[in-house]
Amino acid sequence: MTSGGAHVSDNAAFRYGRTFDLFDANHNGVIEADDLAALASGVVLAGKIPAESVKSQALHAAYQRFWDVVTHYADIDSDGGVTREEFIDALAGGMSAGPLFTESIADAVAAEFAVIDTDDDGRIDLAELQTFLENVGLDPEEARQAAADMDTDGDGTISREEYQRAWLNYYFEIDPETKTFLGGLH
Ligand SMILES: [Ca+2]
Ligand SMILES: [Ca+2]
Ligand SMILES: [Ca+2]
Repeated sequence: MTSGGAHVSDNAAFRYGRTFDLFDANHNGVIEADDLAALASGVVLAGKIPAESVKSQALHAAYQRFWDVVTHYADIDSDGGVTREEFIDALAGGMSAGPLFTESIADAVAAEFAVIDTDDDGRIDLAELQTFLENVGLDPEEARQAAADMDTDGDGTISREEYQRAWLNYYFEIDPETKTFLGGLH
């Protein structure tokens, strides 16, 4: 239950709550800068790239910018953390439709995409994604299926658009049946 979220439908509250759980990486009930850093580190680890690499630093910076935007909208009491209520109320209040928010999400997704696109050709081929997902801990068949699911136009590669769509679907437009994204890394 949320306070102040009078117009949040049950389905929206479920989805926003799940998104909160995904971002609250250490499950202490508050999203803080550390959570975003932990999520970025998880992607860097699964990508098997050095922590000091350009791609790693770009990812951490993009996640940090995203976090700054979230606190701008959601950290109403300015204590440096976003509670479940603050997060759900901010989303219900239109946070995710704001240009700052969508820009910072796009940057974070692009930085993540770059980690998985190991050969830097601007596309994640199914082998690249499969390797990444196996690093996360999926078995090869699960990884193959997850990679194929993300390739919605079936051309054998995952474009930036396909990746971003999968990301946004998972975090912000999910229905209760949606399974994992990136093998539950997030
Ligand atoms: Ca936390
Ligand atoms: Ca590639
Ligand atoms: Ca494709």
